[in-house]
Amino acid sequence: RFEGITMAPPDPILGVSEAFKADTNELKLNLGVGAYRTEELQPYVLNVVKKAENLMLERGDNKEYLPIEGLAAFNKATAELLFGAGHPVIKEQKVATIQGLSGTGSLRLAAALIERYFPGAKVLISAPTWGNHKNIFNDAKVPWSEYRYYDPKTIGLDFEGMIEDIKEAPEGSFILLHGCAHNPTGIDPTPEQWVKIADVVQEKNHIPFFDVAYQGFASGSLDEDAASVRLFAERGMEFFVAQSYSKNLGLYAERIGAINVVCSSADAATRVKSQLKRIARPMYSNPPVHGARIVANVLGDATMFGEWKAEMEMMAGRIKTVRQRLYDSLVSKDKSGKDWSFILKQIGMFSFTGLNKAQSDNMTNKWHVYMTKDGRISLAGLSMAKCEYLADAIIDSCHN
Ligand code: PLP
Ligand code: TYF
Repeated sequence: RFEGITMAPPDPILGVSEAFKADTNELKLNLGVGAYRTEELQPYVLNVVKKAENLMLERGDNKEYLPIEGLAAFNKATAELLFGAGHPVIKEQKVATIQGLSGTGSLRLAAALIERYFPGAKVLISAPTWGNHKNIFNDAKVPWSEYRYYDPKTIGLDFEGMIEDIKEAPEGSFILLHGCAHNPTGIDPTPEQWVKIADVVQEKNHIPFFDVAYQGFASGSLDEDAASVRLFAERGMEFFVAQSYSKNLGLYAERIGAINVVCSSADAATRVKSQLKRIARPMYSNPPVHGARIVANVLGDATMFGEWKAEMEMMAGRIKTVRQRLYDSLVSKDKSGKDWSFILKQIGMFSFTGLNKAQSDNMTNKWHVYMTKDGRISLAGLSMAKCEYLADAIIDSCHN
């Protein structure tokens, strides 16, 4: 019976935080999980979130069940944030949007829809990608394989490889794309490269599947970070977009996000939505209301929307500042002549350092710097004061 159950392995990202907690060294630094910290390395609740929550208390909002598809005001606002309010796909009601349990839960709903309605279809994911992508598709029994993405020689994008692999995938495959701020590499295609990606995806009748976990966090601009998604929408393609408010509104634990399915007609969107609800119902019945109300309030009020953008720019700005400081420290301390410019070229929360597993282990075991074994560090967990120390650790580890 239960005695026969074996121990499950820890999550390779969330497990890092557990190891960090157990370390008693004062110098320890947690660059594992992608969660924003202040310069004092404390978690940050956005002022605009507190304001929205106070408003909810004042209004005396109740705790009644939401419908299966979630809060209507949230679903409307989240699709508009993604595509732009006046976008034809919105006006023509071609988007089926339902609230999901943040990015992860929204990806999982789409995976279930693929498993049901596209039996045998494969999802192509980038090599590497966010570790949970593989878990999600495995769990949903959706086959996946990888397309080339990261080139260790240039610490940049293997664009030729990516295009070749997308071309070679069986017609009608799902192509998982990070909308912006690729996790874990921090390397995004250029606008010109996005056009070429859209060309091959369209040629091969593939179905794009966007994961948008960092809208506003990459460039600091919500519209700019949605440009990749909007490019595909403009071409009249059918596709998925999973959204998350964990990072850009700091709502990690509220589990608020959405799955959007862009269809070729309003009628198809209505049917798809009905099936998404059918998938959600036996899994969790209906989603939580608190985060949905926060998002709906912030997005639906011009003043709060402005305050959100300012706070997001502040967060994205702090990450850019430590990125620059880390680069400066590496250049001034490292006497080997190594080119560190890749750090400045990467965007978003993370930097992919190119450190291998043994070198990453050295970072943790000798320097108490906690990071994932693929060489990823979260710059959102770094302060200006710790940049020099981190540079010493990286230089020591990479020449190891
Ligand atoms: N997708 C990517 C690429 C991520 O980095 C994350 C993590 O933030 C997520 C999805 C989903 O996170 P959450 O489930 O907290 O929204
Ligand atoms: O990549 C990260 O660090 C974030 C946070 O199972 C995260 O996306 C990590 C692991 C996980 C859920 C979220």
